[in-house]
Amino acid sequence: MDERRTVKVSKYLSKHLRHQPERIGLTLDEGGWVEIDVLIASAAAHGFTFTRHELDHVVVANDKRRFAVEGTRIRASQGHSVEVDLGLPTATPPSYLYHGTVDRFLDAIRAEGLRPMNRHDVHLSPDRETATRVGARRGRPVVLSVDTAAMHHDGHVFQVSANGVWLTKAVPPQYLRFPESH
Ligand code: HQG
Repeated sequence: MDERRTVKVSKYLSKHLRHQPERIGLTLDEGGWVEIDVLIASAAAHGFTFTRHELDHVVVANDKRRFAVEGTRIRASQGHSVEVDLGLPTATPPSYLYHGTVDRFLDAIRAEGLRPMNRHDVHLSPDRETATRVGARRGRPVVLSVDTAAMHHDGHVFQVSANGVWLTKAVPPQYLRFPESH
């Protein structure tokens, strides 16, 4: 399976397992799971055909392990805009986590902190390299450090997804550290 096809199927799965299942007549259960057979049939009925073999390849080959398969079902590991309860355990974060963004959002972020925007949670990365890649999706990346030890101490709740993304509802500005040049 070539890289372009892998990306295409992966994007299709992200769209329908995170954001618009109803677009192809899918219903996710409350944990965000759907039967793989049903997903493949619904996609085909709406004009996008892929095989079980291709799906398995995308799940395994995906650099970010965006999807999880359990038995006959699949779900997105994080990143939803539709209401789902991933049932993730709360976890104690490391002392610092990182958030990659871009210059044009910094004024708003300084004023109101990090907000989940279209997703359910703010996504934080375990290292600067990952945060740099996340920020670079939108332009020249700016990496913010988050004093997660202080947040945890102050009662903010963290969860960690199956693919190592840290999730929290919001990051108030006092916990953010901006690079000196910004
Ligand atoms: C910014 C991808 C203005 C925030 C990535 C970000 C990640 C604010 C954007 C995952 C703000 C939201 C998540 C505020 C936050 N005012 N802008 N108060 N608070 N922002 O895509 O963190 O490919 O929802 O900095 O790799 O960029 O989907 O979040 O720029 O892991 O698997 O608002 O999505 O993974 O953007 O990315 P997003 P994100 P997937």
